[in-house]
Amino acid sequence: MTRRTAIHLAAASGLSMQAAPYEPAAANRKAREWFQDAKFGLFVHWGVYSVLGKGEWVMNNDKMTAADYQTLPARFNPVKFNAAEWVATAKNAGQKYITITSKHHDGFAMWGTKQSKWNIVDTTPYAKDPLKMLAEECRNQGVKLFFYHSHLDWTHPDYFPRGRTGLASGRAENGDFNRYLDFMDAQLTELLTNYGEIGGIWFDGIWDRKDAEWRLRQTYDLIHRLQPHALIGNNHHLAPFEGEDFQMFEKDLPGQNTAGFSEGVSVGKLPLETCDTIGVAWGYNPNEKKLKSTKQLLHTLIRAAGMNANFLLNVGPKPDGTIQDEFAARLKEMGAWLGKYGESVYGTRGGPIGPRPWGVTTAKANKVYVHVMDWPDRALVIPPLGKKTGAARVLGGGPVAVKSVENGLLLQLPETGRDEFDTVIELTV
Ligand code: FHN
Repeated sequence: MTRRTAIHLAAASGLSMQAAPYEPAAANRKAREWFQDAKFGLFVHWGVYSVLGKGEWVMNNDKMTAADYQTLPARFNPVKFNAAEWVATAKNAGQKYITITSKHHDGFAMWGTKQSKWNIVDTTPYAKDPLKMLAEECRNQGVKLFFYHSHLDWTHPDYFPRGRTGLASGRAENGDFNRYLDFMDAQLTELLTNYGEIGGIWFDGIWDRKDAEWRLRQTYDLIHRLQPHALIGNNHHLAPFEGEDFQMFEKDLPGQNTAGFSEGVSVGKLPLETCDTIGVAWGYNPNEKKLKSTKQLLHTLIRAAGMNANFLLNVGPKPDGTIQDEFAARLKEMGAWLGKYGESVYGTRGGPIGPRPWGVTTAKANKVYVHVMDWPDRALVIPPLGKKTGAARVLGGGPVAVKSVENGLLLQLPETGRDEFDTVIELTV
């Protein structure tokens, strides 16, 4: 996105560059520290689209009218949904928070909203509120709950003028966009009033209408009035706007742009989070064969931590309410690694040495963790740390010989005790 478009979008979204500065509450600043310490979260894209098994964009991609799409809830009966199991799966994976779609682009509310009948309680044979159950389980198990909430809406009649997507919905060519934003604020008020303490709101979709007056600051201020600690992020693929509390990157580490979402996006000063899928789609698609390995997923988590960012890893649950086995297996393996070496990730910040082909560093108190992910040889020279180095050891293993050399520190990696995913050398500084 060009800078001109970015300024245009910022202005159009009610966040003119002159927006009153946002002063986060003390509780919000504390929540930001928690968020940066937490490092790893579970993203969940779950909705009626899972019935078709073609991902969460099926209504748009298959050019379905809203009327056609509205036949899906009658087939959505996730009787195997078990909130305790989902939360336990996340906890066992080492994930400290869950970000679940309360409403995706199809506008379907995954909770018992009173603002419209287009929701899981009123239109499905399941007729229960999974977000209520999940919120309770998260409280029971000490996991924070965030909601992903789409600004973009392919079914609401007042989402007008239309944007770039959802154009086959068959809605009348009229509507009152402010009435739609009032509707959205009313739904957000329900989520931030009736579901206990919420970790934050993960917005998405304003890129669908770059020229619209999104009243973002009005919505952000509403959220912060209801729950001052709630962290707001917006996946607009731009630098953060006033009122936002963290910056997210999609399918790329901060500052990278291999997936094309982050063209020209500068890495700001807010807490950072990158998100990605195990396959390609975010919503359920059993036909995906190319799944990322546990090694690839762990490397993303560790590289993100080395760049001071969290990793939000996505699953797209099945229409019966279960998480597919291949995904659950990867999460379990990640949890096993974090069970052994998590101290080198949780509570750390980016280390003194930036990302290298061989790995990254993270740091916490008087420790620097050298994450050797791809280095076949025994001797590794790292740049000088700028601090005197004391003891050095392989996490979970024996001592490591460290020698100052002309251009840094020479680490003698152990012959044995290496980890298949990431050998962590702990340096005391
Ligand atoms: O269109 C959405 C997509 O369905 C998914 O929710 C991702 C998650 O980051 N965000 C948008 C694509 O950028």
